Amino acid sequence: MRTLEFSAVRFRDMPSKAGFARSIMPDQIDKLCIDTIRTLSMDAVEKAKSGHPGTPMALAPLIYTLWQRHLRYDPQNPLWPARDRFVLSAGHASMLLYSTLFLAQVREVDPDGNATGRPAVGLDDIERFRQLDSKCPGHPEYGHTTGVELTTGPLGQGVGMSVGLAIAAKWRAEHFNRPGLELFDYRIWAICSDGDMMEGVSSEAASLAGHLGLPNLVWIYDQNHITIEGSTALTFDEDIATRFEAYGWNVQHVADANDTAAIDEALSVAAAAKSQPSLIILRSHIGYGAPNKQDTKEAHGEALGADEVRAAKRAYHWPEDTIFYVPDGVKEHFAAGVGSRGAKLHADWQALERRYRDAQPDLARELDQMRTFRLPDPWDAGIQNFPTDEKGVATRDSASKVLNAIAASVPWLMGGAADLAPSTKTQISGAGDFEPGSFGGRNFHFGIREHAMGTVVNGLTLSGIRAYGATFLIFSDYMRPAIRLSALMQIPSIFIFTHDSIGLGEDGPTHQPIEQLVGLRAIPGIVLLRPCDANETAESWRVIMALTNRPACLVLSRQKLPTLDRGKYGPARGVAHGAYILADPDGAAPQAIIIASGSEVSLAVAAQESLGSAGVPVRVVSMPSWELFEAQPQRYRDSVLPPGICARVSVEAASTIGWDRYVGREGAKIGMRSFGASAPAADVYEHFGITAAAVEEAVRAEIARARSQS
Ligand SMILES: Cc1ncc(C[n+]2csc(CCOP(=O)(O)OP(=O)(O)O)c2C)c(N)n1
Ligand SMILES: [Mg+2]
Repeated sequence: MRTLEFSAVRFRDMPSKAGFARSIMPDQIDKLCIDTIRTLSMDAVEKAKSGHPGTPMALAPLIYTLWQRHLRYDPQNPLWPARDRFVLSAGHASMLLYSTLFLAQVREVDPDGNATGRPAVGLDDIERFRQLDSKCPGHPEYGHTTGVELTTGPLGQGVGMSVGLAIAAKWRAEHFNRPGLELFDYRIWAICSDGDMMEGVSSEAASLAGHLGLPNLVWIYDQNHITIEGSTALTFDEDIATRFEAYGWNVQHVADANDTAAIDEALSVAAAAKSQPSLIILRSHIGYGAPNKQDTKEAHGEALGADEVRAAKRAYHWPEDTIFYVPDGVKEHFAAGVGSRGAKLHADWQALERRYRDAQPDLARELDQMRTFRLPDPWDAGIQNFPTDEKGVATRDSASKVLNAIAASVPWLMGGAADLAPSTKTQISGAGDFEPGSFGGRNFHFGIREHAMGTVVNGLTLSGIRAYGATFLIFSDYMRPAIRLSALMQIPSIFIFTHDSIGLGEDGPTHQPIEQLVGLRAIPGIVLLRPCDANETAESWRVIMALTNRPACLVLSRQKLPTLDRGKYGPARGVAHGAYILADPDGAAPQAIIIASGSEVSLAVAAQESLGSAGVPVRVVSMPSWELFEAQPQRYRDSVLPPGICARVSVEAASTIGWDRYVGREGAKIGMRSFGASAPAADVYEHFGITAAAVEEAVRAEIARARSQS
């Protein structure tokens, strides 16, 4: 390939569309393809009157070279499991990807991999960039547009997830490949921007990737020295190359983002890496070709304006009066490049896969199950019933037993903690560690990198792995962006949070979660489970493993909780309904309902018993999951919380915000209205008035209030 220069193009005097197309010389087709990406991107932003034109204009030569020459990708089979993954971490440059998906003629497939008969991105979608129902939303959205491997936009998330994708590729190779039957050997290519590099999560993720020595991971850093507020000189002058070398990455420089030969060379070097991830620092000029806006912050995030678009097109020697123009030969050239290369690679792989299926039918079945988040049969036979035990067991401990039982029959259940495995109890015994040189291990050591852990769990999940990341509930705050994205992507990531309340005791208010439960419940699509005892914990895991399109947060106690006598109380399988009747008064209709979750359920039970012996009939509802309960039919919800019973008390050792939806505006909410305190757990509960006696008192007051109002 040759270096691209405006001066190298000789068809500048071709004003008309037809004349322009006829003038293409064979050696100019690369530039024509590149400029088609550029002009489609500019036109889409211009028509939408919003978007980010500058970076697609600058990076068109990069994405063109990567897709045409390196990416192992079959546009006809975009879900091919062994494909290379392309990650646009700088999600604002979405038109760069959409233009490429369109020109490469990627075929739209449904989630099962069946072709819909439509292109993944049509020209009509590009013309309706950022409009409702377009396949080209403002930022790339996983599940919305075929070919978008993950959702990006919040800077740093894409590169973070790319590390998870690279880990998954390595684990798959180790787990599935057999001599002569090497099914998996794919790479992850990510484009990232100054913003990605500034966000702390990229440091965490790069540090982890460097430690692991993931040779199949390549980040191309678009160093254009421009962000929204202006030059990066304002804020960002660290030496990126030195930083990444310190992480253990291989670092290359490409001085000119139009030098496709140099880009090609750097990508080849990165692809040949044996034991290190690669960073390619690419010096580019945002808004390349726009005479007044190139290298300015204005080129980042606003339409160029009609005059500037014309001027840029003139600079590309493009017919100025065209819009959404795709010259003849461009799509054909993509088809002859990534198209035919990818088709051949895919066909070869399919032949290999056929031999694999004959030789390794059991592993082949696993592969099929992983693709659609199905589970082996049986997968839950090892889950034990926990016997009644008044002293009980912490739910982090019972969860550990259940996790290990499931892991024995689901080889692709794996995860780890952010340096807290001894506390979160999330180790899978006998499953080995995922470490440099042992990529078959299933226990991850994320280090104290919660944010990257969240992104890595998402990357693993996007690869069909049932992955979990664990830490204390308080530090879910450090993972929130990744948790939110998992919900937005509708993928079943698993987040395990222990030390779930003031019940953790002496570590005090810095470690005692207050607003985290309500904060997580506020994320659309999430399933949060806070089980009250060992058997609810087992049922929670059953719920989690059955999820295919939504993430779960499993919230567990540090302290022991009594294992309830299920002969006496409602069965724990009620967890699947989110809330269920745990205890009803003997003979009499309940006058009040106590609704509780997790560790506070046993307080509710104690209060109910005491009230019962005093002749006050009360129902206890265990509510481990708001979201699951909300999904039940009205009839079921009314049977658990009959509208006629207005005396209601909620008990949860966390922020009371939101509980009014179940106890009513005037109902009693026992919980936290401040930060916690450092003291033994029992003292802290006492101090904040979260006790069985307080629940009892609140129930009596509620019954009196309800009577006075009826
Ligand atoms: C976490 C996060 N913070 C802020 C933003 C808003 N934002 C979008 S792009 C951008 C920075 C643009 O600079 P750069 O990353 O260098 O991208 P370029 O314009 O060079 O393509 C910012 C702050 C974001 N998308 N994500
Ligand atoms: Mg920049």
